[in-house]
Amino acid sequence: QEYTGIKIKVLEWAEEAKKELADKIPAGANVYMVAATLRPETMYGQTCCFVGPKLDYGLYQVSDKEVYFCTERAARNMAFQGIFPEKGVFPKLASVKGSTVVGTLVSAPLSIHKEGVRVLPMETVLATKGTGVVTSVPSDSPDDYATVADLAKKAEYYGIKKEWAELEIPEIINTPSYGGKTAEFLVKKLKINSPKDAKQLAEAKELAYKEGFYQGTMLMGEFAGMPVEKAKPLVREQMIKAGEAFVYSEPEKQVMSRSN
Ligand code: ZZB
Repeated sequence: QEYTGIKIKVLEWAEEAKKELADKIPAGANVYMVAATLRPETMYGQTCCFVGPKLDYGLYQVSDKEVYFCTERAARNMAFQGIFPEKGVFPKLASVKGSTVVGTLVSAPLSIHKEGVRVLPMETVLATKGTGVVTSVPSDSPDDYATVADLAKKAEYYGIKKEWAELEIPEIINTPSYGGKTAEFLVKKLKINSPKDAKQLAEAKELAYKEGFYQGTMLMGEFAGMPVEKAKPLVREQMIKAGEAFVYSEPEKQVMSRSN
């Protein structure tokens, strides 16, 4: 599976994370939460960044200037793909639970929310896929739509500020069948009530992928008006050139195992 690794820059750590991490990050280095996505063309619509609250993450030194936040599994894969300077070596600066970084303010590349977005908890993040960091695009991803709705409804229970889950959801891709709010449309149509409705969400995801890719038209950014199929590689290339993203692949058999 070939993903795009999106570099989501930490602007300000949540209190607890600051206490745990401040003295472990080299002065002058930026930390990036790396999210693995199959849909780089949707990055205009990022409204938050998800971590699994119970998952273990590490901070890995990529250079003097850059530290990546992801699962150890992902760091190891990256170290064999030329993302770290020395093959197979991924120096760990710190370990941290996902829950500790919830509330961190981050800058998501291309997002309309230039002021930054928050790191929020998503119970359904798989430790065995991607980087364990999921960027949230509630306009086009049914899982993300269901999760932000649930977070806003139960903000207190999740220990977050309600407004963090209620950032404006822009329309970024228009489709003939679902309009510009593909995820919302499908969540309602399939009567999905919770982020735990796994079966219906899987079906919604398939429908959204197909319609978005084959029928979608960009509404935002430099490629507005262009079919998604054409714009997708262009947005990806643009982000890679800007140093905001990189190619991240993972072995198929790892993708299949669901151990969390
Ligand atoms: C942004 C985005 C925007 C995504 C969208 C999807 C959609 P797949 O298809 O099952 O391989 N993801 C990445 N890593 C994880 C993880 N560890 N646990 C749970 N979800 C994860 O899944 C790939 C997509 O699942 C990725 O692409 C990511 O969300 C999420 F509009 O990134 B995506 C119709 C889907 N739309």
